[in-house]
Amino acid sequence: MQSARSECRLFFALWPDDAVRLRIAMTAMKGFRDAGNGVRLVPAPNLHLTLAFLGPVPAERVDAVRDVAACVDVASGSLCLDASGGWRKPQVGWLAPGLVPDALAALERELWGGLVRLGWRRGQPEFRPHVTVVRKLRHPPAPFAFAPICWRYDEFVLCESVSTRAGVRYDIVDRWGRCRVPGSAISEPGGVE
Ligand code: 2AM
Repeated sequence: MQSARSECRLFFALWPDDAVRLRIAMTAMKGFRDAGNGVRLVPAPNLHLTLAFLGPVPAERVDAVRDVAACVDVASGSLCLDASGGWRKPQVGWLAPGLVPDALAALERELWGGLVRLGWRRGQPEFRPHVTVVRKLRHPPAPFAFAPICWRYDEFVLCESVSTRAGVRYDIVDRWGRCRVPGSAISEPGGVE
C-alpha cells in the first residue's frame, strides 16, 4: 500500500519468492555464523536484490517513477547467487551472482536511464548486484563456498523502506512484468530487521 506521507524512501528491487528467500537465509546463517559478535542476519521476508535506490521521493514524483518502470521491457531473466563477500564501510555481508546476467544488467540500465532523465543521480557508478544477508558485519570473513541459489524472475518491484521501532520494514508499492489481474491485491513482505 502506498503511504500518504509527503515523501517516502523508495527503491526498485527483485524480490525472490518465499522458497528462494528461505534458501538465501539458510545459506547466510551457515556461511556467516562465525562472522563475529553483533552481526545481524537480515530476516528472510526482507531479502531482496536492489536494482536502483532512489532515496526519499516526494509524493508528487511517485507517478513519474512508476512511468519509468512501465517503460522497461526486460523484466524477466534468471540469475544464480554463487559468490559471497562483505563490504567494510556499510558493514554488510552479501550473496551475489559471480557473473552478472545480461538481462539483469539491462534491467538496471533501463531503470537508471529513466531515472536519470527525471533528474536522479546514480550513487554507484557500477552495478554490483547483491542480496544483503547480514548487517553490522565489522570483519568480513573470507568468501565461503555454497550450493548456488538460482532463480528465474519475471517481475521487479517498487518498494518503500519504512523505519519502525522494531527495525526497517519493506512494503511493496507496485510491481511490473508479470501479467496483472485487474484489481488484484499487492502483497507486502512486512518483515523487520
Ligand atoms: P543494501 O542491500 O546494499 O543494504 C533498501 O534500503 C535497499 O536500498 C537496500 O537493499 C540497500 O542496499 C539499498 N540502499 C540503501 N541506501 C542506499 C544508498 N545510499 N545507496 C544505494 N543503495 C542503498
